[in-house]
Amino acid sequence: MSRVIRTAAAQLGPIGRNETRQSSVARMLELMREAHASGAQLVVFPELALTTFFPRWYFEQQQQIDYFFETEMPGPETRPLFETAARLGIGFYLGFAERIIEQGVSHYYNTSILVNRQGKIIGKYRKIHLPGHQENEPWRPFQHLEKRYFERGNLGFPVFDALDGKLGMCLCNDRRWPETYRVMGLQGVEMILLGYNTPLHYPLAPAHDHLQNFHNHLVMQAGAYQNGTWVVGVAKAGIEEGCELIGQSCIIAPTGEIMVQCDTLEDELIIEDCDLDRCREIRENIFNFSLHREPQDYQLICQPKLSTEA
Ligand code: ING
Repeated sequence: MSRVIRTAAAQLGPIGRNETRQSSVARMLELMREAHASGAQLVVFPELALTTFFPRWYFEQQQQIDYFFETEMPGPETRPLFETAARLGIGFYLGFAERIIEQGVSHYYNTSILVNRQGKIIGKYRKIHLPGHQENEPWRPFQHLEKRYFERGNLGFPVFDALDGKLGMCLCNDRRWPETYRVMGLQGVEMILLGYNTPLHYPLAPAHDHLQNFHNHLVMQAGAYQNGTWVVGVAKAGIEEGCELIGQSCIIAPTGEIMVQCDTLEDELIIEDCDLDRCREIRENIFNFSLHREPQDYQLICQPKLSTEA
C-alpha cells in the first residue's frame, strides 16, 4: 500500500501592516477549505503567515515589536484554523512569530508548527539560520532585522512521525543551507515543509536580484535530490508594504523535479500527490548514505566558527 499524501501548498499574497490576524486567518481558512475540496490531507502555509513581514522595519519600542508575536498557539484569532483542520481532517504547517515567557523572561522565535489531521500540534521548529542584521541600517531601502527580533532556534532540526511518514520543517533562509536538509535526511525525512518571505532586492548584492527566483528553486531542488525527500516551499509573495517578495511556491519530488508551482504573486493553491515511497528511488541508490556517505572526511563541516570567520 503506497503512502501518498495529497499535499497543498497555500501561497499567500501580501499581508498589510495593518491587516488583522482575523483577515489573514480568513484567507488561510479559504485556502484550507479549497485544499480539502481537492482531497488534500495536508496544507502548508508560509513563514510568519499571520502578519506582514515586520523585520523590514526598525522599531524603537519593544511593545511595537511584541504586537507581531503570538503568546499562545492556538490563540483566539488562530483557533479557527485548528478547529477547521480537525473538522475537515486536514493537517497543516504554519509559520508565525512566537513569544514564550520562561522564568519570567520573554524569548522570541521565528517558529513553525506541524498540526495533525485531528488539529493537534505534533511538531515545532524554531528558525536556526537568521539572516539580515542586528542594528538599524538606514542606508537600506528596507531593513532585514531578523537577527535583532528573533533568538536563534533551540530545537535543532527534528523529524516527526506524521501522516504515515517522516516530516520535517524549516524556515526561509534555512533552505539555503545544505546542512538543514542533511541533518533531516540523516533522520530519514521523507517530506520537508518550509515557508519563506524573500525580497527580490538584496541590498548587499543588487547584481543578484534577477537571480532570486533561480536561487530559490536551486537550493530546494538540490536539498530534495541530495537527501531523497519531498520539499514543499511556500511563499508569502507580492508587493508587501512596498517590498517585492518572490513567489513561485512549489512542490518538489525526491528526484529534484518541480512537480507543480504557483504562477501568481497572490493567494494561490497548488496540489500534488506526494508518494513518500518515491524517496527510496534516491535513498536506496545514488544517495544511499550507509553505502556511499563518508563522514570521516567531513570533519571540517562541524568545526565551531572561528572568530576570524567573516
Ligand atoms: N528571507 C530571505 C531568504 O533567505 C534573503 C533573506 C533574501 C537572503 C534574499 C538572501 C537573498 O530567503 C528570510 N526571511 O530568510
